[in-house]
Amino acid sequence: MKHNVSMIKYKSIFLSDIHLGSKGCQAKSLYNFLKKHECENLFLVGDIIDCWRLKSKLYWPQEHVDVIRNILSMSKNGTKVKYITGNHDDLLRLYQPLNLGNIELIEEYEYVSVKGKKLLIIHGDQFDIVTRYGRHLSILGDKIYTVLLSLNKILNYFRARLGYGHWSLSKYLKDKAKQLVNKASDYEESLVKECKSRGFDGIVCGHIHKAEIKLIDGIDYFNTGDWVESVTALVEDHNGQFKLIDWAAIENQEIKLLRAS
Ligand SMILES: [Mn+2]
Repeated sequence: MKHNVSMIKYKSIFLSDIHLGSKGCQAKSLYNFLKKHECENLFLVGDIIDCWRLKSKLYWPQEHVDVIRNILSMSKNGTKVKYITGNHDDLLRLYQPLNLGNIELIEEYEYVSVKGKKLLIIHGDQFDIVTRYGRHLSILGDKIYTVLLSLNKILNYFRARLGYGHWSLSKYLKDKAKQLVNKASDYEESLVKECKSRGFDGIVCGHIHKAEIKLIDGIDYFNTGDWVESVTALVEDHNGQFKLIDWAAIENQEIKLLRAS
């Protein structure tokens, strides 16, 4: 079947944090994006399928099926697909590395760009203190919280006897934990540090749902954004130029033009 729209061709397209299987996923927009673009390399930079959500309740509408189908047909037509796993598709990490013809399932990938730069492609949760330990913490959390509440009772009994007011141990610990939650800048810094120590020129990541291209400490930092809030893609053209595509803005523009006509 021939497409009536002219396809835009890129060397590489990088997408992350699609969260298929969750209600927030902008699958329809992504499907429209994929329909209009072609590439030699498609990098899926983690959190593509939201296994956490799928486990609690199955949500898998037609638009989500369409996205998967489109990616599969791209791979059949010659696009090399690298599926890099993230923390939300961590179930798939059990099966990596896996090679299914044009589709490869891996935790990270070393990509030499058109301009000859060595780029590390990785989801990024490995460098986020919160998600790295957060999962185990949330399981433990309930038990700890119960213990804390009884500890708190004893503590306040003594505080009252000594003439002090009520004080919440669990609140105190929660506030402390919040201070530990790393900011985007800490995340970026630790990724850049990893890049440098391993001899990379740059990094392509996702995870924090914040699309960005910038130079940090001489390292090219590319964050692809996401398909839940920002609806963005990172692309590399055949001249080796990288740019972010704000697909939400493009779709909004199209709607406006349609209304005006
Ligand atoms: Mn993530």
